[in-house]
Amino acid sequence: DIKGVAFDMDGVIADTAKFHTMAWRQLAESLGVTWNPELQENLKGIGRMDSLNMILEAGDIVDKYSDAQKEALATSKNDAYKELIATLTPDDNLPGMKNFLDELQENGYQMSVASASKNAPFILERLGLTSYFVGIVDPASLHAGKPDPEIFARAAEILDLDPQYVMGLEDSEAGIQSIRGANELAIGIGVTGDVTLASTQEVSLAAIKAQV
Ligand code: G16
Ligand code: MG
Repeated sequence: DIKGVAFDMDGVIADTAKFHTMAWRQLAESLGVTWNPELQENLKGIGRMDSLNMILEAGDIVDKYSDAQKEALATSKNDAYKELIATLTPDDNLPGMKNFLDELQENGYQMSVASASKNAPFILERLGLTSYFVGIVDPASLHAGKPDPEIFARAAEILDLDPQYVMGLEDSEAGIQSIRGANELAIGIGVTGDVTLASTQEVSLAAIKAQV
């Protein structure tokens, strides 16, 4: 039986995927890289430097920049992104997720956050959601990001639960792979998982139990 829930953040809890897209797209186009929907989807859940490399590869310019130049490009994207997330308020929780967090808390589930974002603690504060979570995995401490299982394995450790008692919620293909690799139940939101839900509005314990 499931006792704990590991949450992805961007695109699952917080309506911030659109801000990542805006900031990356602006940087990509300034470097002459053509934006496309597939690139946009593939960037979901991918950490900052891996995202930059994916964009540079899409434009076939990955060898054009030194490591120091790449650091500067990633920092400029993050500066633009931080301006966008400074405007977040509790109204920017994705629809239905506050109710779901309340439902889980009332039913005694333990919750943790498995986000690739180094901005996760700031965003959860802005949204007024920090207190729901036992802990947040620090993505800087990981050997490998999503799709590697490490981040979701760590999210279960934080809860002191064996992975078989944990379900992970994700909106990205890379994240679903990470959850499955960690031997947890994958709940896909707008992406195929062991349980698949169309959007955050559909998420509830009853909707999940109906598919397992
Ligand atoms: C998120 C986003 C990614 C972003 C990554 C790193 O992951 O989906 O698009 O590149 O975090 O974010 P930052 O640059 O803020 O450290 P998740 O795992 O919350 O979906
Ligand atoms: Mg996500």
